[in-house]
Amino acid sequence: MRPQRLAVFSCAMVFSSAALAQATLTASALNNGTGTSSANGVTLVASVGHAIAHGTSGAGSVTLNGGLMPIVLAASGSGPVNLVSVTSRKTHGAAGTFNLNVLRGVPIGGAISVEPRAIGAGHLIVFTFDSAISQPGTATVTGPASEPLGSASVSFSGNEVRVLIANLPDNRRVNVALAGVNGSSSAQAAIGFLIGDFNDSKSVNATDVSAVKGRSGRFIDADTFRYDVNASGTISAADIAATKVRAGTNMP
Ligand SMILES: [Ca+2]
Ligand SMILES: [Ca+2]
Repeated sequence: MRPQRLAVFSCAMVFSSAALAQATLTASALNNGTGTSSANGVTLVASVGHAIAHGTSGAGSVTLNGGLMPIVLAASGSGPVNLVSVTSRKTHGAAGTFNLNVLRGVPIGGAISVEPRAIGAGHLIVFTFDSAISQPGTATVTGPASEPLGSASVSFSGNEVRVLIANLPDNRRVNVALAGVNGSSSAQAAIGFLIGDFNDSKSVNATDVSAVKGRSGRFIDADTFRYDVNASGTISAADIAATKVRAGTNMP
């Protein structure tokens, strides 16, 4: 069976009860935003914040009869989604937001990607799927022995499920797992967190110190963002110091 896609139509529509006792919303009009119509095998469902006389959904249209009402329309069905990419995302002050790619399919004890930037307010791990997310599901964050690590909070936007991991000590291998995405899909990625390990070697040494020193003062871009350890928007003495102090650290 063709998976149904869920589309959320967030319509803050207000009708005057005196002026408009009935409103008819067609699927084609709704599709000017996003989503699919009943013609594509999806039934439109209406839920309302205020009582209405009745609502009906039919072939290609939803008709709502009532008075003053904010309306949220959604297509039923929340089919499975497929993972496209995983990144670790941080905002570097005025320099903007930069995503570190996280290799997929690597076991937690293997050659995982390493996030060399400091945790700040939390590590934001972004799972991007091939279609819109309606339910982010739940996230678990565990270590190599499946022990719970840190605290995870989940949000979603567009095709992304975002997991913010707080209270996580540095120098850890972590498995981030999602379950119940759009009701039934799951996803997983392993990542390491080690401040100053710019080359995924799982250790901080002279090579890393030299690398950040060599980029001091450079603009933050796709090639240099990882050296802005504190995500301040510049590569400076603070980033070099944060790396130096970890020289000799090896990821377990
Ligand atoms: Ca290294
Ligand atoms: Ca910096």
